[in-house]
Amino acid sequence: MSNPARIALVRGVSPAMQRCELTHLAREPIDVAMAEMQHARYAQTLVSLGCRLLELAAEPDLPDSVFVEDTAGVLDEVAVLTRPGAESRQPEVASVARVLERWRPCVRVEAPGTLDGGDVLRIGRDVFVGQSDRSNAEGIRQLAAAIAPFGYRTLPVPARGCLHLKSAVTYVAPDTLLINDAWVDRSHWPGMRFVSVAPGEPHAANALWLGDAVIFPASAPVTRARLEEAGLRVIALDVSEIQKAEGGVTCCSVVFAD
Ligand code: CIR
Repeated sequence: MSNPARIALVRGVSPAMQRCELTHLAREPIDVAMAEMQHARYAQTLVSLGCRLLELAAEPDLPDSVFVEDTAGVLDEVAVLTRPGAESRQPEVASVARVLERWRPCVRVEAPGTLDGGDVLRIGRDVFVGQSDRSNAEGIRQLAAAIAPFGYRTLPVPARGCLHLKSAVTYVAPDTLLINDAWVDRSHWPGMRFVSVAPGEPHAANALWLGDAVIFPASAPVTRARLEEAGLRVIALDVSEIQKAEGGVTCCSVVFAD
């Protein structure tokens, strides 16, 4: 049986990326040309895993706009356009909305709610949402109200010491979570199988599961070996410049059914 058709929304790296928001990382010089190459490789990988790309133009004045994940969550029934918790990122949503409105009915998170897509981890009809500096109680409440009519249950989860819930935990295979236990409590997912990040690789919990593979940062080889021992096919990508902007592999796309 062939895989269901999938679309991956992506946006090119902003030339202003050096001015990105940083919360837990110290600022380091970002090689924007290299970031563009890494991003292009990432986009090609999405295509190799069966996605059709929907590419937004790079935004010269929105440093973090490559991280489209934070601007929207797309379910089969509805798209939720977020209101990112960092004010500098709120203008990113308009162009994403214009595109997504062609695919789904759209609901918006309104002030004073804030929500970043990086805090939203969906497992079937359960939608776990990080209670982070970026996603507040009102944003989570609005998300829950928007998706409850379609049978989704919203479960808030505290995340500590990291930017987003999906910095701490991602869903990488059936019933399998990749987790950094220092940042989130695994008791929120009873019955799941866990792969823990390796000591010394705290940022390795962010992986993107697509089809029969997971896209994963090349900078975390010990955790990669753990994933492979658990039977997963791992595609490791060099995303060094994206990581300097406190991003990971889930952040650079919004994947949804065509
Ligand atoms: C920010 O702080 O908003 C960006 N520099 C990084 C966002 C990464 N997004 C994500 O993990 N979903």
